Amino acid sequence: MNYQNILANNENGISTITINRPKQLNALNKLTIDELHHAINAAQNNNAVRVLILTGQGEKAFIAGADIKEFAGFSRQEGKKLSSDGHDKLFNLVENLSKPVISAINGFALGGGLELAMASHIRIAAESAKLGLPEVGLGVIPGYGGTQRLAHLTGKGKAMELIMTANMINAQEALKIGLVNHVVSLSELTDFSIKMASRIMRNSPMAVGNAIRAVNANYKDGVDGYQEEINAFGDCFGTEEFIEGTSAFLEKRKPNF
Ligand code: DAK
Repeated sequence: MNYQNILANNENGISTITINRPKQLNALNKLTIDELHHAINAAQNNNAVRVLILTGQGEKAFIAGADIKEFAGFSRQEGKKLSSDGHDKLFNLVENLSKPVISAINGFALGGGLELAMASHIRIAAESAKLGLPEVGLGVIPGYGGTQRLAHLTGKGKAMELIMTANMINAQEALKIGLVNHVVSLSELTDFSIKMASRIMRNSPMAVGNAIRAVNANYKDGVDGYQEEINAFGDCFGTEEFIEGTSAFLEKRKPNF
């Protein structure tokens, strides 16, 4: 598929997907969400891809939110539909992907942009990044999972504060409250993200996928996370990768996954 608003590049087991609307600060419009959906599914179905990295084009923005020009005229019905479509197409897709997704936050991560970063499994921010959920200032609330995922990451108190004040915070503050995993200089962001991806790729993709599934279970209503862990743990046994991992240890060699 030819993309208009994103770039997708697969190299050495890593699929880097770049939101490419720098003049609009990489704002997420419907087409961009559709293209991300397509590219992420393509990476999931491509055996050569082990880790995904999401980032934004340019030095200014990761994603400065949903495209305000596009949703400004929406009715209540259209808003609800766009929200539930977006959850399924992109945000839940990313969160539940069995391949790790790293967001490399190269600048503004606002509204829907921060929500996409929060749906990712790991967040690495450039020192220059600014993060926030400014929605209440526009007369809406975070509509792509932000009210839930921010509280999961930072605790309820900070989430309430960030959402109600609509304040932007810098990368160091985001690190302090657990919103991002690491802060690095902008020039190091790509290399650092690739190194993190490469570190993950030394491990069993099957086990990594099962670990994502088990951790996510804790945040799903009506799901017993411990039971899900037991199931996911059991699912590892007897697999080729389990045999390779345990044999490599016993034979004092590196596993080849
Ligand atoms: N949407 C559309 N265009 C945007 C944009 C956005 N979110 N953010 C920036 N741009 C555009 C600007 O309009 C400007 O375009 P031109 O005027 O040059 O044509 C260009 O990007 C450069 O922006 P600025 O000139 O404003 O750049 P500055 O450096 O002065 O300021 C800024 C950077 C990030 C502080 C500022 O651009 C800004 O405040 N941007 C808006 C941030 C924001 O409020 N984002 C939206 C959050 S609300 C929904 C579900 C979820 C959502 C909505 C609906 N449904 C299910 C219906 C989520 C909503 C959000 O994400």
